[in-house]
Amino acid sequence: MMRALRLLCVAMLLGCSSDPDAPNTDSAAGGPPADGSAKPRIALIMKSLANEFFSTMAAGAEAHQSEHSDQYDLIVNGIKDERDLSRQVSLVEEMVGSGVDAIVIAPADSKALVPVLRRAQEQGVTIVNIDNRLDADVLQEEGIRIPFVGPDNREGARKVGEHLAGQLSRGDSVCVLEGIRTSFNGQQRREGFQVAMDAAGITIVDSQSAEWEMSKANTVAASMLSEHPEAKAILAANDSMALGAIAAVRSAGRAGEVLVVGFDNISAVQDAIREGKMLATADQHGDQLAVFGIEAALRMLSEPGTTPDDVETPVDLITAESLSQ
Ligand code: ALL
Repeated sequence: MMRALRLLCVAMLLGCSSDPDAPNTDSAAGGPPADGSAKPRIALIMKSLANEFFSTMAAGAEAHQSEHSDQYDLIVNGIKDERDLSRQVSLVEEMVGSGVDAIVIAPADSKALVPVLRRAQEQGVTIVNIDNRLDADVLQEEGIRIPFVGPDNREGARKVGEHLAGQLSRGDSVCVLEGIRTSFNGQQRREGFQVAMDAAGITIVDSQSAEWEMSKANTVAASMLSEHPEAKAILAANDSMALGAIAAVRSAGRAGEVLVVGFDNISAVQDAIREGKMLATADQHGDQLAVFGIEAALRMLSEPGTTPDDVETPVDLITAESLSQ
């Protein structure tokens, strides 16, 4: 009943305000908030907060909430380790247990999170998938629909690869650092790189996962550089790994010879691009990504029973030239 009232409130966009400082302590799913607020509570569940991409995402979501504090309350969560799937599963359970109305999630794995999200949906919690798309087959097996809000990762990576190819020659060799292989966005970026290299007649001589992480990427890139001295570039599926690759290139004494590209447009990478240590990245507007997901969740809460279409968010090529504009 209280949930219905809260939903109605959003539907009418009445701006049902409450004391923004009052703690939210309701504990039963769908139960009334302890502060008497009729606003929906939305949980944002991200991946590793050690990655600037997600701290930027959190900051963007928090800014949106404070501008719309009459419309919803926000709880922000993340995990510490990119691979800690069980912690992300527990976070979903904890958020359902604390009675949130919606969960906006960037899943660390495209398959493993689906069952817990089905259970959350069965408890009446609205779910929106952002950033890394859940596996379509597993969603079908579980018999659920969850809208996806995020960029076309394949196209973003293709644009980065195409820009890199403009600096290389047909017949050149390159290496790829992949993200966690069970994440769909990582797979899509790998494909996008491949499409761009194929189109330019460039060979990917080595492609390994560095699990999205800088230090792992540093180790993997160092061994790639020694095994493939002919490689002219390293294409990293995110900027954390690109930073690890830049350090490996420098340690190998190949700075300026081996080009590096990434994906995310985090601030450290913007500096590297301006300084000529890195060629390009893709901006997937991390600060707005969760906001688009939250807006989708608010729409779903205002029209219970509907599942909106997927929302494709922008992804743009970033180079020294675009950063100077
Ligand atoms: C992906 C994001 C970012 C990020 C990576 C690491 O889902 O899109 O590219 O760097 O996760 O967790």
